[in-house]
Amino acid sequence: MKASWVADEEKSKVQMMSGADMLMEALEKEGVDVLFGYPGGAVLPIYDALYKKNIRHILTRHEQGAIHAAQGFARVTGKAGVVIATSGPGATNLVTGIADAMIDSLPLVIFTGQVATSVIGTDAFQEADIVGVTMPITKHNYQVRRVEDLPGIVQEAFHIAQTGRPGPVLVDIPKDISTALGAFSTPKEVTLPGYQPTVMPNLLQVKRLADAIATAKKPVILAGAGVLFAGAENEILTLAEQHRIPVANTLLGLGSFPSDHPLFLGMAGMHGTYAANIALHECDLLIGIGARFDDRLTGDLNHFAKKAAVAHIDIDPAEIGKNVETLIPIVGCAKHTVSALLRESTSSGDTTEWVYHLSELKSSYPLWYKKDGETLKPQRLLEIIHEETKGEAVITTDVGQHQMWTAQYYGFSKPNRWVTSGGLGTMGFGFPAAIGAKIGNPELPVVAVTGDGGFQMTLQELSVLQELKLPVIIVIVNNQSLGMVRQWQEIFYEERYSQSLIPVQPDFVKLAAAYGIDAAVVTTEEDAKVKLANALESNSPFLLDCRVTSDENVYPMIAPGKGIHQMIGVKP
Ligand SMILES: Cc1ncc(C[n+]2csc(CCOP(=O)(O)OP(=O)(O)O)c2C)c(N)n1
Repeated sequence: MKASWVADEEKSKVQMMSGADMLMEALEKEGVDVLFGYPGGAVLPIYDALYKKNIRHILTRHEQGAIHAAQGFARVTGKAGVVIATSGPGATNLVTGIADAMIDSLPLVIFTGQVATSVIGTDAFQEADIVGVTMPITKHNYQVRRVEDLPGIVQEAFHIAQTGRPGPVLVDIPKDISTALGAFSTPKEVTLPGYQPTVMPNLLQVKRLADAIATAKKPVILAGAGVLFAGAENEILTLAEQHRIPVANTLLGLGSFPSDHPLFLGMAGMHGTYAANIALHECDLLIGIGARFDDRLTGDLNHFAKKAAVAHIDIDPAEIGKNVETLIPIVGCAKHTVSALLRESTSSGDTTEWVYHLSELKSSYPLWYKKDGETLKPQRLLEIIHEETKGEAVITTDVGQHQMWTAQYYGFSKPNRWVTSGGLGTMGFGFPAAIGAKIGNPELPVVAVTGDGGFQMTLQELSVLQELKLPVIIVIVNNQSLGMVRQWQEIFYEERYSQSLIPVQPDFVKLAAAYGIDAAVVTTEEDAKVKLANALESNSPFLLDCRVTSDENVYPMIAPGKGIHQMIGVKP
């Protein structure tokens, strides 16, 4: 992608300024009002320029916290999350979050400081080739080499991050570039001939899908995160209702279809519902919309949707046919494509039997867990969180069992309330993402559901919570183990619990107290209800250390290497 600059007519009016000041000016032009970051030598000129500006900066206590917070912000606002870090270790501390944002298609613009151009490549102090390191995990990246290019690059970076399939874009700024003086000028509009995302679908392909819908007896819609990015929830609902097509969600697509709708089958994939997975196995027409068909969704590809004509709608042409053979490929944004489909598809196949069959499966094979009425079951804890927040909260999670229980039991019905690390599966994601989500959407309650393992990877951000008095509620699903690892060892490694049991955890209440945050231990269902209600009422930061049963497993489950229909733990 090469920039072709269009001269700004107003160039003559513009005064000379430093690269750092240009960056601030360019950020203001993009409407950026919050940055997440951490300073250091190579970005001192940038932080000095920031000092003079009215842009909010959230100083996290680790760069990983900054980038996950920016991800949470991006997920709930749809706008790019903006991150600043210094060169070398500051930049490399961002790498996990960058990879996470790339695989989950989150728009981020990341600014890293770099050593001066004269010493690049000399192993200078705090030098790391972050452009080289992040090449495969960014949508695009830049190193600014001429100060005059900086505003145009910033403009392009935001454009690329937020259009087409969203993703992270990194801009590396050598220290001498941020101090050099140049004329501030940005092109009127971004001109990137090599980057033209296809938004409108090919109508012939849309007609083919409409024809397929007209004859299909067993159609199913698989709605992924692309539906949420495009804001196509209403279109999908109309499509499903108009043609009586059942709907399954991917993990990241949760919230794109009302969870209490009679046509909703639940989440599909490794820990999906039996009805959703069997629907994908038995369907004659699979309409994938904004979904990647990754291995956690499909199970063994040799068994996936073998009886179906597959239609795949995706804004990223590289996704189509990548994993699943596709009969009707449609490149386009989910909203425009489904709108066009609604206009074209005037008749429906008779799906009566199919809808009946799947609703039978749904009621015969519901999600289940053993209730004993005494201990606090993690699944019940998630139901309680739903009840107490009336399903309105933004929920972030870490990765592991609690993540899957949240996906299964919270019941997401509204878009942009579900913030989780789906593709990369990054422990340490959930809590800092909650900080960013709360900053992005201060109106809604935000609950970070984390594991006792994952929380300890980024817990230093408690300091940010306390400093900003952000009313985020942290719910630690404390099973005294790396639960998901323990589960796999129980099922597939004959209960050899190698390095997954952590019977002695820190006193999380005292830990929170050290940061000035209110906290409580929760041991029963009643306790959970009362303390959660109090925490929500308090409108201040709160940590709940929820002592759940430690031997609970996430079911149902597709065992590794098995087909989507070969689930275990479907019934008690
Ligand atoms: C950074 C990172 N390291 C390792 C893993 C592998 N992993 C996946 S789930 C899991 C256990 C998580 O334990 P915990 O946070 O306590 O959550 P639980 O499964 O008990 O709910 C581990 C170690 C990971 N996903 N991310």
